[in-house]
Amino acid sequence: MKQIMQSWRHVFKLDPDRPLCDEALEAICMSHTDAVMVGGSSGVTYENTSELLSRLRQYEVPCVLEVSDLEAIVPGFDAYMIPMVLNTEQTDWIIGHHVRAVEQYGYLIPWDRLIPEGYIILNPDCTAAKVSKALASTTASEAAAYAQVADKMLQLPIVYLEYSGTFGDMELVSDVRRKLDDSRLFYGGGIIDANTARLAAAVCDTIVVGNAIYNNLEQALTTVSAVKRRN
Ligand code: 1GP
Repeated sequence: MKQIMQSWRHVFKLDPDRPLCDEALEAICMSHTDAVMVGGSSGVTYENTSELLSRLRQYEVPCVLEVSDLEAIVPGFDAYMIPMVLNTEQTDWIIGHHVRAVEQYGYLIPWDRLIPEGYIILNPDCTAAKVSKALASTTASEAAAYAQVADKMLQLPIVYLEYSGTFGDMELVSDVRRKLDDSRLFYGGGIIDANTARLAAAVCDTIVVGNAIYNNLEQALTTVSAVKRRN
């Protein structure tokens, strides 16, 4: 899965805490998106995550879980994305929760299916920023420095610029990408239609579309063909 992830251009992120009817789920899974990521910053439980996974498994699309709560880790996903929030002073969100998880559940962890993500949270108003106490004042040059630490020192396979809920600063995203050698750059935040998808896809490797699924599914679906070339 780590290798396959290198080719992803488009990901839909589904929140297990938000209702989604069967027709909408089918449209998402059959949209030719590269993967469905399951995750959210609040209200994610074992029950709602496993229920969503079993519905997703009717389809062939790769399914990955972005782990935010130790109690909600469900077996059976293709891969497990492990966020490490880089721009926080709360060490729990950088490494603390991770250490406790390994201490407690190390023997159960499918190490070959773990994909760590170096998160840089840039919308101070989003839930992830509040939960992880991300540094709201992170500047463009700091973001680029965090990204280089993730890429060149920590050798994380993914750097994730998180603007959840708002469309970000594409100049900053572009600057960050230019600094990366090996990490893949994920961008998420405020992609609502083909136009915003194209703008973001031009300056990152992989776009993540979340809220738009729940706000305007028809427009959200147009983000796939906007960024993926069909053979
Ligand atoms: C959220 O990055 C994703 O974690 C996507 O952001 O919900 O704003 O699309 P949106």
